[in-house]
Amino acid sequence: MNVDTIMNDLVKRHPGEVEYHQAVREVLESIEEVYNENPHFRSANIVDRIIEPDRVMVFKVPWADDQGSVHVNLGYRIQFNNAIGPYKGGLRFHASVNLSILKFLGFEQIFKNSLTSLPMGGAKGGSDFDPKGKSNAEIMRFCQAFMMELWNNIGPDTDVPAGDIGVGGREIGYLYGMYRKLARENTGVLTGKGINWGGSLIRPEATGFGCVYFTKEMLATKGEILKGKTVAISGFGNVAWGAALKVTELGGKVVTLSGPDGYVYDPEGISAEKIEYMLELRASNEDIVAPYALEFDSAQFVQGKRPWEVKVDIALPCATQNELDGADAELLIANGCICVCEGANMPCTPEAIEKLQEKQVLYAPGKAANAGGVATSGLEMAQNSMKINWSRAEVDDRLHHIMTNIHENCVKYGTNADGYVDYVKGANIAGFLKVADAMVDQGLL
Ligand code: NDP
Ligand code: 2IT
Repeated sequence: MNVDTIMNDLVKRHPGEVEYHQAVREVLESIEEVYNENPHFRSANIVDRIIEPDRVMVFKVPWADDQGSVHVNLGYRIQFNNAIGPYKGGLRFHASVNLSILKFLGFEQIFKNSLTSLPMGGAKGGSDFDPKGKSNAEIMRFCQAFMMELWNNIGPDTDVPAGDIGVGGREIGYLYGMYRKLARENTGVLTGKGINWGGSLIRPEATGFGCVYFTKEMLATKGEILKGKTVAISGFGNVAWGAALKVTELGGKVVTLSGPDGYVYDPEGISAEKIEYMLELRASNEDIVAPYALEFDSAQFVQGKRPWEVKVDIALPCATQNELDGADAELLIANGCICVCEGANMPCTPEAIEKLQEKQVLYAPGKAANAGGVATSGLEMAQNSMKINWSRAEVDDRLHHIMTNIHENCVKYGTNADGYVDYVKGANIAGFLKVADAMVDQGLL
């Protein structure tokens, strides 16, 4: 394969889908050598088959607001690849959602899910519905309308959606309720469910916890530990929350969290009741962090800026794609940051990754470092199939083990001649090989 030729064709076929192009290019560049060394991949033309989704569903979601006005949003489900298991991946409700963003997320999900070692294919979905400022009743009506269209295309052995930005426990509840009513069955068709109706302990915390477990493994390769380190986290959603909890528990100090309005800097550390307060702000549906600085004397609010200008040992971007660019990476490096571990999907731009790797900073891509979320979704599916519930300790142990295993695989496939671990290469190759082998085994489909 030749990466530039494939990319030129892809861009011609799907013009303007920049996030999708960005995600595909990164994977192709990593796997090029392995691919070209394996004639059975080439003869099955795995590369052309893996970069296009199996199918893309786009549908209309009409719903009424509390005043009775009717609105129409677009709903999507992209079933990317199911060679190693049922389609699996989250739903994102955010005003910015479009085909390009969901295709990048669905594509990444193939390799992430493969890395977890559990049988899950790759998918993603969502809507350009903006949950900000919506009432509970409006969220419910929207989720019901969304599921009315989607339900016939998903199932516990077919396609299992979950949460992502703008879709948490509340939304999964409304989506699941509508599925159950329409399908007349109570099965593990969604993950992230409530604990009383099929959910798994640890799933809410899992992405953030997993990201910190991965950070711990990376630090250990340099003889470092998390205890005593200062940490900048971006976002204050589900992933940021779990990461902040676990960093604090392991003796690190979280000094930033952020929202679209700016970031809070709290040199005394954002822990315990301060994290709870951030959650309250989050529940207000406003997505602003500024009030934090009024509540706690030790904190200051920095408007319109990102937290990467703060001097920290470790950075955990946990908000959204392309939120840490080349200039941010330079700032982090200049301030002595030794590790950047992605809780979000694709938060670092290609320029940022290049700069971090050039300076041999420990850097892990989301598809490895945030795989704990979907891995615990896989554990939820397993519990649903067996109709049992594991304890908190059992799920956490399995999550820990999965993250350590992913780290080992990244080291196995990503260690360069000089000993530096290229986690991007390692994650992409390890994730790809399993799916590509399955596609070869199962013939041309
Ligand atoms: P949430 O909706 O819980 O939180 C995301 C938060 O980040 C929102 O408050 C959002 O605000 C904010 N945000 C968006 N853009 C920015 C920005 N540029 N700067 C600061 N804050 C911003 O989503 P999650 O925590 O679930 O997801 C966060 C990231 O983690 C996403 O990339 C997601 O794909 C990824 N992820 C999530 C997993 C999960 O299990 N939930 C698993 C693996 C990865 P606003 O809406 O106002 O933009
Ligand atoms: O990006 C992700 O891995 C998620 N949003 C979680 C997907 C899932 O199916 O749990």
